[in-house]
Amino acid sequence: MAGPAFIDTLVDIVGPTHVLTSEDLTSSYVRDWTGRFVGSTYAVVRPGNVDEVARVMAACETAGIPVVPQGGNTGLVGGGVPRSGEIVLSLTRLDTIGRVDVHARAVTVGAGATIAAVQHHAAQAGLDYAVDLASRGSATVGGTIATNAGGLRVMRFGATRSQVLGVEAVLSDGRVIRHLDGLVKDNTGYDLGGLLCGSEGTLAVVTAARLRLVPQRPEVAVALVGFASVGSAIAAAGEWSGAVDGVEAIEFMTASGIELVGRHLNLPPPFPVTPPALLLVEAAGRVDPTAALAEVVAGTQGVGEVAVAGGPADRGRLWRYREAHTEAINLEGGQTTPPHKLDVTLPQGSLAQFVEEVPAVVASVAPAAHTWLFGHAGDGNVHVNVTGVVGDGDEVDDAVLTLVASHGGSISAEHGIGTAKVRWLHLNRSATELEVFRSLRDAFDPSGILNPSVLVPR
Ligand code: 2HG
Ligand code: ZN
Repeated sequence: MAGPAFIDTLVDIVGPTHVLTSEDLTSSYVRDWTGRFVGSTYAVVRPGNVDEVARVMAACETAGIPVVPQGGNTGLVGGGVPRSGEIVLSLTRLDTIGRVDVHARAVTVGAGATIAAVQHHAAQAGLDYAVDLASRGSATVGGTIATNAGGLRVMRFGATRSQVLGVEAVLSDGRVIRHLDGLVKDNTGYDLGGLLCGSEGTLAVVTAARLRLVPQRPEVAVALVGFASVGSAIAAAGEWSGAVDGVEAIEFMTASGIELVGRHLNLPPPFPVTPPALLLVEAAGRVDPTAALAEVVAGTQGVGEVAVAGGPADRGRLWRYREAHTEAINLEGGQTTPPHKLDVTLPQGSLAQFVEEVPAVVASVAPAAHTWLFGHAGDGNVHVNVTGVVGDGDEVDDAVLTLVASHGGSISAEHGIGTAKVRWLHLNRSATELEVFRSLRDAFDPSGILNPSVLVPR
C-alpha cells in the first residue's frame, strides 16, 4: 500500500497541487454520480500530460500500487471509482483539443476533453462529433472510450468505437503506445484503439485519441409521439428506423417516467393526458426532414397525441423529458437507496415482451421496489432503473439480467460491466471468451495494477 514516500514520488512528478489526499478533496473522486458505488483512496493524482501519466504509471508499477483511471466520473457501473482503495488517476487535465482537419474530418483530442467541448470545437469547423449523451458536459473522451459509450445517436453513427481512428495510451509500466495518424485505410495489424474501446481501464490508460467527425446536419426535426400501449410504441420504433431518412434517435418513455420527471424537475406534462408509452424521435439532414417525419408518424398504427418541435428551444423542451430521467430517478431514490441501473439490449423482436414482463419480475423479488423503463428504442436498448431496493439488491439484478439472457439480449448495452455486473458476465460471455479476456489483461498489464476490480477481476 502507498506510504508517505510514495506520495512524495507522485508529488515530484505532478506537483503538490495535483496530488490530493485529504478526504474533503478526494470525496468527489471516490463516489460515483448515483451515490451507489463508494470507495476510498490514498490519493488522487492529476497529471497534466502524457509524460506525467507515464511516470505515474511506472512509479505505481514499481511500487505494486493499483490504479483506477478516471475521466469525468459519469460512469454508472462502479468502474471508475476506487472500490478497493486504489489510487485514482484523474485524466481531466489532459483536455487539449487539436486543430480540426476539415478534409479528413478528424481531430486529435486529449482524454480529458469533455464531449461537449469536442462538439463545440468541431462545430466551429462546420463539423460535429457523433457521440452525444446527456452527461456531455462532464463525460470525457477518455472515459467514453474506456466504456465504448453509446448515447443518443448510435442508430445513425454507431457507438464510440466507430468514431475512434487511433489512440495514444500508457501501459501499466509507463510505456506509451501512440497511433494517431488516423488514416482511413490502415491495415497494419491489431486495432489497439478498437480494443481499448470498452476495456474499462483494464488494459492501458487512454491519454489521447484521433476522432472521426461527421458533417453537421443543419435541418432538424423532433417529435414527441404518444402511444396507447408499449407494444405499439416498440413496433413503431422498429418501423421508423428504416422509414425515416436521417433518423438519429428514437427514444422510449412511459407515462410513469414522464410523471416522475415532472414531479422532481417541475416540468409541465407534455400532453393534457399523458399516454401510456411515448417515443421521442429526431431526424436531421441538409434538407428539412419535418414533413417526411410527420408523414411517417401520421401513417403509423397506434399513434395518439403528437407534439412536433417548433424550433431549437422547443426541441430542447421535448428532449428534456427524456434527458431528465436519470436525474429524476436519482432524486426519487434519494441518498439512502440509489437506483439499480440495468442497461440492457434486447433483440427487436423481444423488446416489447421484455418491457411488459420486467416490472413483475422485479416485483417478484423486491415487492416494495419500483421499476422505471426508458431508453434507446431504436437500438433495442432499455434502461431498467429500479428504486426502493433495500440491501445490496443482487436479487433484483439477478432477476432482470437472467430475464434478458433468456431473451437472447445483452446484460450491458452501453454502460459496461464495471464492478456492478461482474457476477453476470458469464450470461453473455463463454468460459473461453473470459479466459481470453484474462490473457489480454495479463499481456497488457502483467503486474495486475490497472483497475483490478472490474470486468474480469484480478
Ligand atoms: C441515458 O440514456 C444514459 O440517459 C443513462 O445512458 C441511463 O440513467 C440511466 O440508466
Ligand atoms: Zn443510455
